[in-house]
Amino acid sequence: MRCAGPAGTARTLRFETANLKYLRTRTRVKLVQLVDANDVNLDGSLDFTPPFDRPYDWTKAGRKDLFSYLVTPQGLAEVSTYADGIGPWKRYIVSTKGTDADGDGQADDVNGDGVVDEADRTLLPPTSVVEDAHRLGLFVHTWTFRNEQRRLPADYKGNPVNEYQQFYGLGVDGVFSDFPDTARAARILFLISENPDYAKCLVGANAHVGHGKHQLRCKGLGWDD
Ligand SMILES: [Ca+2]
Ligand SMILES: [Ca+2]
Repeated sequence: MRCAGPAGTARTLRFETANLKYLRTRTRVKLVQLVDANDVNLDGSLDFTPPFDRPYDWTKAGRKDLFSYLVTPQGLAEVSTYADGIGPWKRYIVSTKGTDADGDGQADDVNGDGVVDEADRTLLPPTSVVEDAHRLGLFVHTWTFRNEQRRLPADYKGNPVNEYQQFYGLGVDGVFSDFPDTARAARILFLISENPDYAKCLVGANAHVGHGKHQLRCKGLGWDD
């Protein structure tokens, strides 16, 4: 995974919690608590089949909370004591549901291409994870974004840029993408849609846009360049 975060910022990413707590005492590098799950169910709830049920150090210690605990207000508060950011799988922010018209308990091939994949699923309303994390001062980096048609829920209409636009609109601070060029192009489109003056940034490095408190810095466009 490649991180498209603020320019020049080192990141240490961990699925476990104990080593992050240790690192907190040893380094000033930004620490990110990753939050995994095994899969997403037909109805959009997340599946926590082991070993993707909880941080490994919790399993070893006998702690029963699932990964999902880490994105509850209590879990985020705990994370904020030892990390700078949270890295939830994107389905914690926007999940998807399948269709089971034939009632066999399995998702159907809605688009009729002979396979059942993410392109047959539709989006559910966003959760409050980004907002809740920001309230506690945690940044949010989510993953993994990809271009393949089979990985894009039907709502994105086959255009990966639509997925980034949704997550940028929800306020995520960074994304991990297998296609960083797409992530960046989508970021530029998003920034221009928020403020057309950002287009100036494309033609003059380090230009300043706007005036006074509305002045915006172009540098990096908030990206890893
Ligand atoms: Ca079915
Ligand atoms: Ca299909």
